[in-house]
Amino acid sequence: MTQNKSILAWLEEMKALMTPDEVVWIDGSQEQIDALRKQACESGELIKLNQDILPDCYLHRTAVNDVARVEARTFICAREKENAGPTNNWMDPKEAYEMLYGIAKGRYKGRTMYIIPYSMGPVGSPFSKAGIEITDSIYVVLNMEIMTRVGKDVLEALGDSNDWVRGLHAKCDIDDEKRYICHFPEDNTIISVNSGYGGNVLLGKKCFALRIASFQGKNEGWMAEHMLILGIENPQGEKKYIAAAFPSACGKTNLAMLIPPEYYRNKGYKVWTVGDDIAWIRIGEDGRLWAVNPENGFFGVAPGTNEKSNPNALATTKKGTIFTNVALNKDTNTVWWEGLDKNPPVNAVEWKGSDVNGVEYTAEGNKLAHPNSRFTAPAINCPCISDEFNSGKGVPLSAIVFGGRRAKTAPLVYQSRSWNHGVFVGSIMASETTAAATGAVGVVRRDPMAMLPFCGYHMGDYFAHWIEMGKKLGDKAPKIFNVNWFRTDDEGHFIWPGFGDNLRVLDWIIKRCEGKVDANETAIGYVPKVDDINLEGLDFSRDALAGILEVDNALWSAEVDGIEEFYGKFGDKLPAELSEQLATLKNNLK
Ligand code: GTP
Ligand code: SPV
Ligand code: MN
Repeated sequence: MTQNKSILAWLEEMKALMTPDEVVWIDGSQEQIDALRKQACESGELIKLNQDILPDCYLHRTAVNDVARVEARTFICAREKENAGPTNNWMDPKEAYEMLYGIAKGRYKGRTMYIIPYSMGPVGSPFSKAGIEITDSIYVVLNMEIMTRVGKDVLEALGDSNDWVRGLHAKCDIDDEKRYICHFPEDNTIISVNSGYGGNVLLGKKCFALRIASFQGKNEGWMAEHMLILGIENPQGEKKYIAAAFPSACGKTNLAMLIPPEYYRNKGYKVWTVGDDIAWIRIGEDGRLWAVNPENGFFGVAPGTNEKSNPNALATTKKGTIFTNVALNKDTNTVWWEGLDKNPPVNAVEWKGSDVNGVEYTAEGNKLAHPNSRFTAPAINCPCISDEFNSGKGVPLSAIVFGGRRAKTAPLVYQSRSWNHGVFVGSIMASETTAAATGAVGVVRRDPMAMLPFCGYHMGDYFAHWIEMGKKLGDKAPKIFNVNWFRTDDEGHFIWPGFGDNLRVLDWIIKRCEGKVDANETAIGYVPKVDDINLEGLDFSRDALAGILEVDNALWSAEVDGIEEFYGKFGDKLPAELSEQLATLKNNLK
């Protein structure tokens, strides 16, 4: 399919290593995809769902020990340990190759090696980048076909260039003791063994578009971020774009697809989705920041997605979607998950594959769907997909928003005083852990810019890169904000209604960017005046709003201790600008 010498040479090497029985190039044709779907149904890898209700939709169950990203087994194999930094696991690249090739050697024997040429970003756009993933999993092929642009065109656009990312995936035995997700930023290479779960194996996503790309971005003067991108259209038809970084399972897909509350809808507000997880961001010819979504689909969290919380996401999953680790409704041959509705199916197959009475099973406190069960759906299915989704040029950003899950401490929204202060705000983000990665859930941890698991180099250098970008942007820099939808009351209930009503906060953010509204200055930055968040048509009191806008200096003083400890990790790689910001915060809290 290609004459590209660097690709052919690498494939020869991989064939010799992996010894597949058969080699299949993924050409991007519908016929090939249909044939692979059929084959996956025959082997049991996919279950065909009710084609009248969910056309071209399938269910897949991963191994029980393989349901989320594994951060402890994810490595940045830079030549120098220092370049992986204190927040990444590191392995010497020589040792890593040797170990991984040892694990993978011969593991395609008796199997097919699928070669997936894919593009992150629209094919041929100067800002897009190509990759080749080889895998022995049809599930990976079919997911990559949704999540990225795959096939012949990618190779044609690449020509004889060597600027592409090598990705080797092998399922091996799904042995979690030998599971490794390794990145070689200096070699544009990713190797993933012993997993079959999304973020570990769809190598275009977190591995390439964040870990490798963040390293490329630092070297080439752009940014790869764990951010959604959305457009807000006002009643005059003007569109403003926002990018927002929240940690995994903290609301990016939901915010990206939000439906304005009725009051805003009636006035003519619309929200357009450009991306829900990853943004590649560059300085445009006009000196502003422009963001592109390099993906072609959504790998979204299923639980909690329903007709009320995210009707656009639900609509997006109605055709051409692969569901992973959700429950099967045996009567209708459709899918179910916690939070879809209040009626778990009686004749159900829970996510691990056992037949259960779903009503009794859930009444006993069991989950029918895994908390990190997901849908892989084509972006073009989304009713609110932006016209700019396929434009390689991207959209200009008015604001950058950081946020996480904080039961206390962080107010509903606040604005930074400057770009550097905004970088500080991003760098001190902390959030409760979720089921998106293995390990304890609900533990607060620092997750700078929501990139802790995804930054492919030293986090101190990453902060410096942010500061550097701000210098280049000057007064054209977008304004930087922080939000928290997750403040809880004494009983642990979320106070803010969230979801569509988050537009009320975005509305304030846009007004701040346009200089149309005043704010209160606090120790941590600018907080809205209670009357400036529009509560029209919402049953939510001004007092409750005042409560979640409050900045508690005692809590923030404790926070400062945590920040100091965290910053201590970076030693002299911590930019002076950030130490200064911390000193200012301390001073403000006195
Ligand atoms: P990844 O795909 O892992 O990166 O996650 P994400 O950031 O896209 O998160 P997503 O939008 O899928 O939301 C994760 C969970 O948070 C879901 O269960 C949502 O229902 C819940 N959630 C999202 N937005 C809100 C909100 O505004 N308020 C509350 N209370 N929950 C929310
Ligand atoms: C995340 O965990 O942030 C995800 C899902 O978006 S995964 O692709 O598994 O990384
Ligand atoms: Mn994510």
